[in-house]
Amino acid sequence: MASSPTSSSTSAELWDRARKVLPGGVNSPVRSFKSVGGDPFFVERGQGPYLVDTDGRRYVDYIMSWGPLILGHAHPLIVEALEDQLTRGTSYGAPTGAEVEMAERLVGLMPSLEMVRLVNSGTEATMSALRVARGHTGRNRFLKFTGCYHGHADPFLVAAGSGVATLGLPNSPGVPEEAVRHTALLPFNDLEAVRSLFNDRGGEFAAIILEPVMGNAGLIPPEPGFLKGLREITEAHGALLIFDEVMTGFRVARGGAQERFGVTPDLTTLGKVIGAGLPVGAFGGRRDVMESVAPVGPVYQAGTLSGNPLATAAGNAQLRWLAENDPFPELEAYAERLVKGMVEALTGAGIPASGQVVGSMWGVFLHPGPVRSFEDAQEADTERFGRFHREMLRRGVFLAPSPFEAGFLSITHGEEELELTLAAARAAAEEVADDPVL
Ligand code: KE4
Repeated sequence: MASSPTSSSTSAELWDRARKVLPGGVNSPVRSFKSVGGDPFFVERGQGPYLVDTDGRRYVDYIMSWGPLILGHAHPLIVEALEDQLTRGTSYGAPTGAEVEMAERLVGLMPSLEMVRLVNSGTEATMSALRVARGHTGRNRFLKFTGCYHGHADPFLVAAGSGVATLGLPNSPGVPEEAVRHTALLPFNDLEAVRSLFNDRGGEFAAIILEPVMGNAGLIPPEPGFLKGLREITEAHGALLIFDEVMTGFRVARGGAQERFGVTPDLTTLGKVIGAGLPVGAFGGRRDVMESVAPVGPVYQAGTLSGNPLATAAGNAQLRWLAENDPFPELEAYAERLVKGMVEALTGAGIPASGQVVGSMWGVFLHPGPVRSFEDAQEADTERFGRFHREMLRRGVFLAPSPFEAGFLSITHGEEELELTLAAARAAAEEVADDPVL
């Protein structure tokens, strides 16, 4: 029998109950605070740039649901769109105009998209895009980069094999070796290694997939020429270039990384922002490639709730706003001030730190920099980051609970939140410094 309603429970009570019935007490591992220590708070509501927990504590939120909430929590446009749809039903399993509108908006905003298929998550989007690339080329091998996360479908859960170009090895129990033996792995930003691998075996590759700006290893931008180089290499060897823009789409520029860096992939995967916090993912790209997808073509892909009317109502409201407004120059300027202030707070306390910003995404490493790859990022001081995270939380600032995540902004983050955050960073840095400056 379900326990009492949760509205009056404290985070501590909910945390005790959660761990009895949910693995690790959460529905996604990063939320458990396992990487930073301490116990997670439980959210009662979100409002603009803030989260409020069940104990009434308020936090400036830099996670924004891991990217989706570019308009902040509970924006009136999103609430109204959901209220309007709700009384007309939650799901039909039949086509709706809202799905057509979303597909048209995505095609209109994202340079690579001629055709798109809506799904329910980023994982579904990348899993499906890989299948389409394999079906279209008739090849099985693909290349990904260490530190790039493309969701939890088997082919992507791979650790570096003995040699980078040899067979991938599973990095999770439950993933059979056959599922990853076609997955090659190389360090991000190492164009020469890609060139050499493809000169050897390019004809075996269906695709290269990457986050064009890494957001799952902290924030790591592409080196100049890296994306263009991948475009040339894939074209030369008949492989498809897949930009996983689940995170960077509508986050690093209105047209995603492909618009910002001027490189057009053959396929793009999307998620997060396009659902405005409701479950929506998408994959799309060249018409000739996408027409291999069922029911037009033979590559099978399906989903009960794909293009769901509630999710597309919220997503269309957010995309409509983005079609009429370009918040990215302002968000990037804000992120630059935030990161500069945080790095100064840390280095001022004697803690090596460096930061990066791309559009509305940002990252601070407890590492002197430069951080060009996941391998570099792994040299950051993750133990001290955990202590810093806890000290920031105590002061009402909610940073991503892992040193290997990016930070996100919304249009509702303003001067008050910036000041609060930088004051907290100065105090927290002193707390975690080796010998606090007296
Ligand atoms: P989802 O299946 O979680 O919707 O999307 C998977 C995915 C695919 N591609 C990229 C580039 C992604 O960043 C993600 C998911 N991002 C993580 C944030 N590190 C989601 C947070 C979580 O796992 O709880």
